Amino acid sequence: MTITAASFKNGFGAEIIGVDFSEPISDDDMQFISDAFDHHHILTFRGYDGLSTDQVLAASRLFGKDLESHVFAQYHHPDDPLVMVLSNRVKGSKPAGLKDAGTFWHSDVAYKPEPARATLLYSLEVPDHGGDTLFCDLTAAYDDLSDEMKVRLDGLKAWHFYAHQKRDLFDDGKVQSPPECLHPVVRTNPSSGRKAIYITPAYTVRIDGMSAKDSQALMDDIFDHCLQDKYRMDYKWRAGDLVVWDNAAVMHSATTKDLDPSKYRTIWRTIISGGPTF
Ligand SMILES: O=C(O)CCC(=O)C(=O)O
Ligand SMILES: [Fe+2]
Repeated sequence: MTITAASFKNGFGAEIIGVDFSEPISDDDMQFISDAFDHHHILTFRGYDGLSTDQVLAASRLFGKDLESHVFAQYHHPDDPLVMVLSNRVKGSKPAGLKDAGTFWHSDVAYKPEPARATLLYSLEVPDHGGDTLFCDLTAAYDDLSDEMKVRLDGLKAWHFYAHQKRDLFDDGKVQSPPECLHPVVRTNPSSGRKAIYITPAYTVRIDGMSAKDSQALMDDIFDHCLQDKYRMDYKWRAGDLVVWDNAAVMHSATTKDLDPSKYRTIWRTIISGGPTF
């Protein structure tokens, strides 16, 4: 074993130290990374300036063999559509990437029946401050619910919709939001078997079978519980960081809506495919 993990606060997130992304990774190291991912939900690898798109794709495949491209093809990397570019730079008259991938709490691709297993971001340039990515531990938040609330949520499903809070993304009519889809309100992690809350302010429209009012009241109670400081981790980027998170265990928010336009932030992003939720 050549690699180690340094855990963040409360074990929510960990830095993995010592991986060489230019070499194949041994089975032992692979197992170590996979166990650390199940345990910490967010892994970071720091100080990897100058990775190629192929190396970032190979790093992404450590977390699942299938990758998928994003619905917005205009932001695909010119060398590989599996890499999406997030950036506030402008190239000629066009944005060099998607400027704001979601300054609201969400779980990636929850708006499809088979949401993303994981998301990996690789930073090429970041401002000295601003542009943090915020994370919330929905596994710990579930564990701490009262037994009564666990019983209440058991078996409930909720509807998710991409354009719920993001209608502006679809204004030009070029891309249609996928139709609403149903997921369990509490989902079981396909890898660790642990349960986590799986509704988010950004994409969850309503809990199935409840009135809009009751559904919103219940969701607001759950969001207030989840968004307590004890379940939160704000990630401050340096250039050359890889950060990967488990979308069945955490929700996250960008903070790029109000980024200072004179400070550049460019990040490559990959989506690791997942299966149906249960
Ligand atoms: O830019 C960020 O900080 C995160 C963006 C985001 O939500 C994502 O890439 O899924
Ligand atoms: Fe996201």
